[in-house]
Amino acid sequence: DDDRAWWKESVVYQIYPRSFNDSNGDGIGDLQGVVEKLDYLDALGVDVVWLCPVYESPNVDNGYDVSDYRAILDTFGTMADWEALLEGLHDRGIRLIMDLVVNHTSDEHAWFRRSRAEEEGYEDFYFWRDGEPVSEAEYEEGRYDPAEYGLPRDVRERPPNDWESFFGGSAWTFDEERGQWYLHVFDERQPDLNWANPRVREEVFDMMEFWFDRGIDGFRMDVINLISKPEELPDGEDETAIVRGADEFVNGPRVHEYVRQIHDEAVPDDAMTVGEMVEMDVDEARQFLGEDGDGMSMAFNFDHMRLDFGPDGSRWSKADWSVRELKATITRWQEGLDGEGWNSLYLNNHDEPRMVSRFGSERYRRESAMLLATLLYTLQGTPFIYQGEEIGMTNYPFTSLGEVRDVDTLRNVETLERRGRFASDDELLDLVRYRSRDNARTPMQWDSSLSAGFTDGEPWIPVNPNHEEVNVESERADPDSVWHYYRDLISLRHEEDVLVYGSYDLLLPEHDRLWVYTRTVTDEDGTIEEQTLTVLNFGDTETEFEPPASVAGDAEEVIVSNYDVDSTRVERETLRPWEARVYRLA
Ligand code: TEU
Ligand code: CA
Repeated sequence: DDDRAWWKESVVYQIYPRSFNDSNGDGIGDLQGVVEKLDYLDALGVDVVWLCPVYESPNVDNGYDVSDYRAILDTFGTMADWEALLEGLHDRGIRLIMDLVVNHTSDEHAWFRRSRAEEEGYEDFYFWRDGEPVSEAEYEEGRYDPAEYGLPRDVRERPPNDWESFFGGSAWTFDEERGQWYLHVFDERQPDLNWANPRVREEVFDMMEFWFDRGIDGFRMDVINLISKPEELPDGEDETAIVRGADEFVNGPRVHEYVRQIHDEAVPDDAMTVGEMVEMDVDEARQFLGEDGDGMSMAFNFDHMRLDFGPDGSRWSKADWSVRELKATITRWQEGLDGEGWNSLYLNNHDEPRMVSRFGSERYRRESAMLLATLLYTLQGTPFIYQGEEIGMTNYPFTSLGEVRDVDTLRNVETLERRGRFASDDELLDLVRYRSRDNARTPMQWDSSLSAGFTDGEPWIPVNPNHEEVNVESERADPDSVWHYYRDLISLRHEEDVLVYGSYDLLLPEHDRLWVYTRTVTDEDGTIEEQTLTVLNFGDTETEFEPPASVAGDAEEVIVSNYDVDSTRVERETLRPWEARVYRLA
């Protein structure tokens, strides 16, 4: 891969500031709290920080509902605090990417207030439409329930189309002031911007320039492949879409035009951009990526985040995933973007449950955390660490909905209960424990003290009780810990070109427990210059490893392992539960 780039050789650390570190005792993480942990990030060895939103916001969706893109939310601190953070990171050679949330704004943004009031020039900054009349028959037959749209009983009107919100219920809300419905594919307090309006695009480009002028190194782009909606806003056709209408508003008609324009007009050449692209396959991804695409550096895809959805395709049901499916899904992306475009590598973030609980084992917490890390650091792409992943944090044992803060969980549960989806409260809680985004949003666990060293006050969300064993302080003190394993993998990526640029080849594709692959650098006539072999045993039991002839024999060395390994021979043997090994073959 001749076109090298700093962001291909980097490891990114994602900070959800609300839950990272509280410096002033109000129970909410803040910017000064992140500044206090700069040496921690430096010791871990990460190269980039992705900071989740810290802009002015009413916090309906913890900052993904922006009311002023150029101001810092006071509970996070001041612009001076933000500048201190940027300077502190850059002083340590760590870059900063911010979160670009421009598919929608908060309903408290000045643009939405002006648009609702139909002020000159703002009338179509968002999607405003008249509703559809409800026929007497539909009403009499009970096929129309105003409560579904939060409407008073006597309103005989339905939304302009049948699209649904990711957070449950209709994607439309009737607004009394303007007397029309407006579109929101997330919460009703997150109205979607109308990107077909060139003034919307201008405002966004100006705002991006404001942040690049302040010295940031790039953006993570929130649901960027939702920003183009077909003009006529037709009903959804696909019954299996993740939400009704997604077949219309995912990768809409002008999405590539808009993403290309964002990069041409508002992104400097050496900046990093990572687009969060829901429901997109690798062929579509390639169109967004690289200079012969729309200019984006890399994408977050979700194919491997859907494997445990239930048979109805809904996120609010669950099914077992298989190692073979996980291998096949990630292999599709490794082979699909090999050199053409670049992968992001992640198994959890602020929207997904903790990876150890979902893809690993709470019984073999440390071994499985290390195995999953070995996977992420020996695939091709840029690894993203979500805060707490580096110490093997796990899901939170919710005992009631009262402990849940997340609008996505609370709204979806409300809608599902109204539709009679759950047979019992236990079934509901079981699903919340498994799926809720709040699993990832409990406070970072710094030490074994009362609130895990996150705050001296009352934390905004409960701290995981296992912080007494699982915390940064005890992990850093133990050389055999998950933390040190992550630190070693990060420095390995900085030393080994083959782990960054080598091509990926899957071995034993049909094996239902082992994931075995090589990374290879060859010279122009195809001679192998460098090669590594990764062997991963998923599961709580031992597995026989029968190495293919192509890799069997004497390796040069074992460069990574999460158990003691006393031989450098790649040969038939029994692998222990969650055993991970990386050999240098050449
Ligand atoms: O997430 C969009 C998104 O796809 C997720 O909300 C996903 O649909 C859901 O979590 C189930 O997988 C981005 C942000 O990461 C998320 O935190 C915001 O809530 C959302 O957009 C709206 O801005
Ligand atoms: Ca605080």
